[in-house]
Amino acid sequence: MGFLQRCVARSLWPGRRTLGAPRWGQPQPQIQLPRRLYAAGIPGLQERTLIAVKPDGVQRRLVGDVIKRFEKRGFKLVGLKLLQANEGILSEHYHELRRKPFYHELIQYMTSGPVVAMVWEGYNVVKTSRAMVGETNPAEAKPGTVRGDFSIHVSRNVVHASDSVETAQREISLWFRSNELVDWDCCDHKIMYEL
Ligand code: IDP
Ligand code: MG
Repeated sequence: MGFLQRCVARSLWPGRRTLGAPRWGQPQPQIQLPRRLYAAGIPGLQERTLIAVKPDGVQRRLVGDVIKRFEKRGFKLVGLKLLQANEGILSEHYHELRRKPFYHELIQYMTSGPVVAMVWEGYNVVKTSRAMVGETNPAEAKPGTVRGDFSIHVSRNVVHASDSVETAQREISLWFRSNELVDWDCCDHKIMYEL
């Protein structure tokens, strides 16, 4: 079966996998495999990370640009909300930085306006999104990264990205309830990954 036929077959029976070549013009026997089973070829496809556009990014109307980068890269959006973060959530989020001299300014900055919190899913998403976001200090962030393209000073660096898989899990459960995350089938999943 050629590539085009495979694409047509996949668009006709989205979310399904056929075992064996289909015979055209006849009802297609379909064997439905559980999503997690056929995703099992590549471990870590369901890795998730927390990305947040900080108040300066929201004020500067950069939300769409940040989302666009993650969509175009191929990651899957599974959670999204605009909220005014309070000190409670931020003190937990930045717990490790509580003794830093800039901590109080950081909390002030993060409560100065709304934040757009997102959960993105995909293979190696934590590491890849850190690379897409760039170094903490925009002066060291490479052009092409969010911080390297849109920010100048470390105190206003536009976006947050979790720094490890463990941190991501903790941050996601801090910012989102489990019923705010949507587990959905991406129609281009099989094109993005070799499944
Ligand atoms: P990260 O956001 O790249 O993970 P962290 O070291 O976790 O960097 O710091 C969290 C946030 O604290 C940074 O994104 C930045 O907004 C702020 N921050 C870090 N270092 C400084 C600083 O030296 N001065 C002011 N703000 C800082
Ligand atoms: Mg950090």
